[in-house]
Amino acid sequence: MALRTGLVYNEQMKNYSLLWDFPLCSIERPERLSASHEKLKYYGLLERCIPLSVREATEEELLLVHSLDYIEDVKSTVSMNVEELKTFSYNYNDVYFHPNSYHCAKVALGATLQLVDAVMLGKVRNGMALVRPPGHHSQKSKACGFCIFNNVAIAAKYAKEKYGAKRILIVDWDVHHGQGTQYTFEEDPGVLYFSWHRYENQQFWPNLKDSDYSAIGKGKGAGFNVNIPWNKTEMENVDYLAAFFYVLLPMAYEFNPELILVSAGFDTAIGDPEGEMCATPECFAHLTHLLMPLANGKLCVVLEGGYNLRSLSESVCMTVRALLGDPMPPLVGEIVPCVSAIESVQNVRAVHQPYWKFLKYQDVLINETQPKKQNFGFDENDSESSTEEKKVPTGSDVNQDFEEFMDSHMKKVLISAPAIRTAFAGCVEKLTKLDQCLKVEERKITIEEAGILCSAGDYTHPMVEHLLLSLGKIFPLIDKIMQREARNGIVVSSTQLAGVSAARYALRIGANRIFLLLLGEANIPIDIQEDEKILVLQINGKQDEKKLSKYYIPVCWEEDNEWDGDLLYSFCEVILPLAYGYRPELVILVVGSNIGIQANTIAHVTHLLQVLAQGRILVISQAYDIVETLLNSLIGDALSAMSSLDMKQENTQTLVKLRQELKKHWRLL
Ligand code: X5A
Ligand code: ZN
Repeated sequence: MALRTGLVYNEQMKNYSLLWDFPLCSIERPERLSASHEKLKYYGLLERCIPLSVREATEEELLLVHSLDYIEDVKSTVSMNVEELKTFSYNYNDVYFHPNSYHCAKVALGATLQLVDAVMLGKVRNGMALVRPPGHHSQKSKACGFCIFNNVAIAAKYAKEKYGAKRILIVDWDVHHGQGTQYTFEEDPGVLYFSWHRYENQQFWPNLKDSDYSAIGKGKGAGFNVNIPWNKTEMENVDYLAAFFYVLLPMAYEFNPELILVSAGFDTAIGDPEGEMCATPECFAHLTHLLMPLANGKLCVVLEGGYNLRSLSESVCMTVRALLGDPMPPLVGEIVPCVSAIESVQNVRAVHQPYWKFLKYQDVLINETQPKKQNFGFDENDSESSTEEKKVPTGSDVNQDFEEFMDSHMKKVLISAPAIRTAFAGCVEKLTKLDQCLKVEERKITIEEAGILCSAGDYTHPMVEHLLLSLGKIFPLIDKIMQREARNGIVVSSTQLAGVSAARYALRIGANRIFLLLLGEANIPIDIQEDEKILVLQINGKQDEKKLSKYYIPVCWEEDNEWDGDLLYSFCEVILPLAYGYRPELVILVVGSNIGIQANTIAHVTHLLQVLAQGRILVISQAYDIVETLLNSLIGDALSAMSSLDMKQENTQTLVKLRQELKKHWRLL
């Protein structure tokens, strides 16, 4: 199915607001929706989405999570006067009611369920519901924190009942803990609830012990509730990414959800008066993109909080861009997570170790008193690495400064997506999807032009012929990608040596940092191993052990194994963090033949790699038979679930050792 994104929105949900003076609730206002909607229009994103209609949820649907008594109580508010509404509201914690609240809350839930229907029935691949009131604080018989009915929790129950979904992942990236959702699924191993939230050692609202990392779920549900408490404010993009790399992504792959629901609060973004965090809007594009290969692409993003209208609306747009398959904006800002974030992430890994295979062979300890200073990413002292951002003062008053910051920041990160996405050259004509791609003419490369061969070792004559033929396809593809006439490209090459030559060529035409990921055997010339402009990571068998240096990282695994799980987990925990820190301008993925990795796994890796270098990636495959699968990933098709994700103890040990080694050269978690 083509990438189609649904958008659910309806003006009706603006028809309630705070009717009396109640400062704790004044930030939850109708403009949150209009600002987001307007901005989607402004960026031309709205017209690219499939509009989905809303409906009122039924009582039966409300009963999936809420009690009849509570529903009746809420219903009774429709005829209340302001005094009565006030009295009623104060029964609960930080929530207000309006005569239209009941109707709007039913429409917000109905909108969410419409999105779930469209996604589950395959009318759209993914989508977003712009709704209010939000839902994740609301509980069986309680309104709470601006929330009346728990939209996402009910949606999960609904998907289980109506579509028989057995495993649902809920990602709650709102800055508050969705305790309502946690309580709903605490004992349910079929719903994996992941939430990060401002916590400040329980000093932050709703001040619950239940929000700490120690709440891992109960009974059969033990291990399926994941809380990452943020114990300080001003968390940045990289802190959120660390939580994804070291906890959520490997866990989500292991869980293998059939549907993902996002409790998408954007009070985690910069400038928000509630969150006081520093993540910039494009971070949400990255988070969204990283979730898209799971659950066959079935991803429903449902608005929760977000109270700085500028930050909220830009973040909503970034999320929708990612859902639509647009290239990732570059992630600017600090690349080293803060100590407090690392501590939280470590603690979550430690308490979850008994429940998850990917943590089984790792050494994870609770670390509260003296967190080791560990970092990942580029060395701070290294040139080029720090395009550091001036932190913006957060707080409730959105001043001129903030708007100025956002203007210049958005100018920097907004990139234009090339209309033509995937380029190819050479004979792969059999493939059905090529009509969506850009065909690039091959050209003839002479040994002289290739010049690059000299240092590449001594090849026999026939090899050189093959290499030149491959380069005749590869060079024009790199031209197209670097000139932004194509976003990415794919080519079959009979020799893996083409990867090194491709990187040299890209440098020659002006690319600055190239990330070369090699799956398979190949000798890497010594000058490439030392070239800081090319970061090489090579995965190959043990018998061909190689020596690690700063810019050449060989990973040697046991020969007679399937490497799918190992690759995926190392990808989350080592390769992506390293690559994010390096900030490549181009990614080259070389896939050798006869490696112990399935085509589908490589398709997942290909998708994940597209968070880097604004999606500029060239895939060079030695085998024909996997090209179709990889092409699907490049053009943005949904991926199917990975079948085997076993982690081998000895390969994990290799990974842990590798991380240790890398610390000498890189600041790596
Ligand atoms: C959905 C959401 C926040 C409530 C804060 C109350 N609620 N102090 O962001
Ligand atoms: Zn919130």
